[in-house]
Amino acid sequence: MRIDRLELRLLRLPLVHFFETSFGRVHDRTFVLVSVDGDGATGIGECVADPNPFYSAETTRTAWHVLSEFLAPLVLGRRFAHPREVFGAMSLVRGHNMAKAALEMAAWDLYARQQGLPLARLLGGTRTAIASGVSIGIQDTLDDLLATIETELAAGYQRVKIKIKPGWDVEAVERVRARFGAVPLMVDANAAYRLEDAAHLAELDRYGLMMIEQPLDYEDIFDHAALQRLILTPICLDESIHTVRHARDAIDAGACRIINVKPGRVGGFAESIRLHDLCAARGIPVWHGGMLESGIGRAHNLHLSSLPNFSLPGDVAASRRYYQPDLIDPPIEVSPEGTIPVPDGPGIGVTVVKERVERATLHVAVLEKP
Ligand code: OSB
Ligand code: MG
Repeated sequence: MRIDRLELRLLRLPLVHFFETSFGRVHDRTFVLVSVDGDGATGIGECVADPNPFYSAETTRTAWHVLSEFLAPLVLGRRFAHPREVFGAMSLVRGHNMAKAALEMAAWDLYARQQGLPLARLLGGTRTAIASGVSIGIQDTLDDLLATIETELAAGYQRVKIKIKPGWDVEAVERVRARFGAVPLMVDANAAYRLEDAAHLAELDRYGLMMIEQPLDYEDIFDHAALQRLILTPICLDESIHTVRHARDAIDAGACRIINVKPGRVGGFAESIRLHDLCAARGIPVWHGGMLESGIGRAHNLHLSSLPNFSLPGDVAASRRYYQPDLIDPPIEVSPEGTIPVPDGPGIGVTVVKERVERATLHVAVLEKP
């Protein structure tokens, strides 16, 4: 596989419903799409960096900068025997995993299309459908939260995750349990607490949550290990895990019992597979996270979620929760049983609607080997 040409595209898409986390509320998503051409085929990847550096230090603009100035020259005109070689080819650049992942995942799509195989087959996927959960943001009122959960459970989703922050936590969980009983439930704090809040977080122990995701600071493995000794609810790390080595250290330290995999956070599919395999060997279940992706990134996530140790429902949900219309047609839909089939066409296996991509485009750049 040779990468002859790269196209970067900046898009803005309005969200169907605002999404609020402990970082704040967003009404739309502005993101970069990366296309790679080689030997007459094209692959595509979606960069999950946001305009602001709140979830991670990367932004849409740093991703654009690093992709065009540094990553493109490292891959353009190069021949790769397999897309698993692409991450290593970018190792001169430190960090910027979201920028790297968008390019690397486009290369996997390109290679899969050239081979005429669905991505899941190349990645080592073993299931034909994945278990889908929903991530529900902070709402204006607890009544709004309960109404949203009711709608999503009726749609079939297999588990509910609610975002929490100080002032929107124990009472929210109490109300959800009172109304919906033993539904599989978890919470995500997006690093909104400190170790000093351990006694408060321990109040969540009585609700039988599947896990609490990223309660403490994004760099802090040690405090998570200390917190895990003080609470019964299993800790799942998200923001803290940028490399397979972080994951190994976190597991060794007892900082988490579950890990959320987002390929954008670790630099793409090859690193995600290594992370998945490490967790499988250590008896740590993983699940696939989400970054409000369009149908393009969502399709990539579906393929990765088909690997065997993705044993818990992921944040990979139907298109209609995010974008209407989505950039792909048909959109991704969830079955009444809360599953989503893994596409079986070549590459990501979904049809990108070019006119919709054009309409959402703010800016385009084409990069070729000089
Ligand atoms: O922490 O998992 C997170 C969205 C944006 C940034 C961070 C997170 C999320 C979500 C939404 O929880 C998952 C989704 O539905 O795509
Ligand atoms: Mg999270």
